[in-house]
Amino acid sequence: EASVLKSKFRGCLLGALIGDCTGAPFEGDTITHGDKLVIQRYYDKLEDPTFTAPYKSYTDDTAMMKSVAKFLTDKPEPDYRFLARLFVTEFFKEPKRGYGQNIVEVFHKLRNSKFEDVYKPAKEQFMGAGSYGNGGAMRIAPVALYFHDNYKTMLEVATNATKLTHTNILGVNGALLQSVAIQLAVKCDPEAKIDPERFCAELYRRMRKIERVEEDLDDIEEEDDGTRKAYQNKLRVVENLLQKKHDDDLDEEVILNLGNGISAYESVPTAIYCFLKALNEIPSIQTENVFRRTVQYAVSLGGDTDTIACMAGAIAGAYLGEDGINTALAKQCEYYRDVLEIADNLYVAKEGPGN
Ligand code: F2R
Ligand code: MG
Ligand code: MG
Ligand code: MG
Repeated sequence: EASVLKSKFRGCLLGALIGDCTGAPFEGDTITHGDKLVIQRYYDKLEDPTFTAPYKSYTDDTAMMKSVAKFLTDKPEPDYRFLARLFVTEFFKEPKRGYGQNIVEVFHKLRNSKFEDVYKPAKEQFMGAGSYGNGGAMRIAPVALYFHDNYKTMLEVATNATKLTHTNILGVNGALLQSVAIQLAVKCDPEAKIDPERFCAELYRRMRKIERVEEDLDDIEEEDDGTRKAYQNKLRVVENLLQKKHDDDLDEEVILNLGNGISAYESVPTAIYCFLKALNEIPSIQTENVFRRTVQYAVSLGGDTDTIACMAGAIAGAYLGEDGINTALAKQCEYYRDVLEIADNLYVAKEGPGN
């Protein structure tokens, strides 16, 4: 139904924003048991409509997501040079949004080269290896929403949009995994319960196909199996961890085996795990709300908290829709109204006016 889909567009982008804004103060932290109680109180306060505080600022995750949405709404066909310009304009307007250390070089090169070959600067990163940072995945939600009913195009556009900054196969496939997770969540009925294991198995099936394509193209050597099957392997770990009983030691295991870092392969599967785990109660987290549980759990793992919470929040929001998100919590975030407008514009661009 139309209104459900519209609510999912809003929920997804709002979910990403809330994860980014509320996770950002903890980025880079190691979280102890005591810190988890602090985080519980932090979200209790943020959900309290009478609580007033300066808003939580968004970071590069949202700044770049904004550009991806505009790229889709402002032109009838994907124009990657336009997207590169949007990224660069946004960066130079507000460079202090906590961008990755190395991506900044890409922005300078793009500008200095007058966007002549928009894929060249990214290819040169890390001595030609390309970035495997999670910057491609963290901003991809609008692509997954816009092409939710066109899987092949979704993968193609997500790939090209990612390669403007991240050409390493792990960076690209991380963005594809995040897109696939959002697209699957969009298709789930918000009134029906998701079976975490089935959802994970479906992601596994799709990543096997996606990673197999690379295998054919690149003739990668056998010993490079870790890279070649990186996301399939991680999804197996997700599946395994979902079956274990929750305690603080399990969080340690999650951090050790899935990761909480700024590389895509140490954060995208982790975000998916956070979402799937939070579909059920988590003893250390006091809330009835699945969306909050997802984001709070992601932040409680520490590390790249803004980005893991952003990605997990986008998936949860795409499943639950706007109604699944506490309005008081949303209102604590900078840019909250603008993000709803962006979601609506994306929805109209997709479904046509009058929807
Ligand atoms: N940059 C940050 N946070 C840093 C500050 C942390 C915090 N304040 C603290 O207290 O520690 N956050 C933002 O960056 C991440 C997204 O980064 P993106 O866009 O992928 O950028 P980049 O520079 O391309 O990659 C990030 C880092 O990954 C490592 N890396 C990537 N590819 C590599 C390769 N081929 N070889 C070696 N290393 C590689 C590098 O360290 C890059 O700098 C998000 O968390 C966002 O919130
Ligand atoms: Mg950030
Ligand atoms: Mg960085
Ligand atoms: Mg981050």
